[in-house]
Amino acid sequence: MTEPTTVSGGLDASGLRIAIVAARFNEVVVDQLLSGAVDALVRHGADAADLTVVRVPGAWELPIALDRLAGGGAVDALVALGCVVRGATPHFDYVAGEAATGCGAVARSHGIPVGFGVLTTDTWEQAVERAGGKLGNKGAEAAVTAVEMARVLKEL
Ligand code: INI
Repeated sequence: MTEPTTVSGGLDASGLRIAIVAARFNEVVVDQLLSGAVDALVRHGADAADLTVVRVPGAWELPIALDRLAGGGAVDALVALGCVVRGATPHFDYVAGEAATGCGAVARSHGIPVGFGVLTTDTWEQAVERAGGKLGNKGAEAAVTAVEMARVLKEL
């Protein structure tokens, strides 16, 4: 029987130009996501000289910076990092919703993968657990995912 054609991406980050956009809001947590992302990229072969870090005020501002970077044609992949913690008002839903929808829109409109490393949690403790705590580092996961998707898209 004929085998299906399978396309998959490796995790080799060497030669990839990657920009990380990181929010300053909830900086203690986001800085841990950022460290995890940079460390993961370098461990997967990225050259630190090919990495750019852009800081923006909050998760709401991630998409516009990602959009500018994607449109500049100088990146193979993007990583969005932020931390939105639920408060007593619906503000959480607007900020988290815009971050998620906007990151997806940038990826699709430019055809450039955006690793989504934006924590959306009910509590501060849940965020810390996911930023280098007992549940891993979602910044690192988002960065490696962006590498894999950059490799997949190069094959398609
Ligand atoms: N930005 C975040 O990144 N995380 C949050 O938890 C948050 N909360 O809770 O308000 C937040 N708000 C700021 C927002 O991202 C914008 O910077 C602000 O609304 C100005 O546009």
